[in-house]
Amino acid sequence: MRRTLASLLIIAALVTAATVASAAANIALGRPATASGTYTPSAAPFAAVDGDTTTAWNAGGYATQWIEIDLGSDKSVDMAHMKAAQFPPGAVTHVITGRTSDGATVTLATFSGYSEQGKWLTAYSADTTPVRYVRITTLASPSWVAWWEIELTEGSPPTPVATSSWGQLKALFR
Ligand SMILES: [Ca+2]
Repeated sequence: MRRTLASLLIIAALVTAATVASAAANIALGRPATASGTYTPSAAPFAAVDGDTTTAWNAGGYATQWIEIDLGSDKSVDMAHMKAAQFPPGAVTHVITGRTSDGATVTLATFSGYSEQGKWLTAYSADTTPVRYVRITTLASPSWVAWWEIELTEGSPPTPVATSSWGQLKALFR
């Protein structure tokens, strides 16, 4: 019995490892972040890139607000996956821009649509120019601007679909 349990545990560990390996690396994880404002020290920008979906950066104010992540070097960002900390629900507009080490700015994606507390928003980059800094600017929201977590991946983007995985929120590419 003990041997069987041990075997099962090994199999479980292998399955977990395979699952992790198949997911694209989150290049925002633990990177330095700055923002337009911070509500409390525990809700500072780091909390949006700490890998914990129960901690959030909160700007402590309404739009326009932004948070910016330093990737350390120019990287081709293909997708942003972001968990909204938002109450009340309602219409939002978020713009994701990138800035290269040389200072050039590119628009990666723009959102305009409905969002609510805890919703994961996914956007695919319209421009994969390698950038060092990624800034998410919220232009409109019924809530103070905040994110539970922001994840970024690099590489070739998967094929976007008309109705994306983030449900009711509509992506406006470019
Ligand atoms: Ca977090």
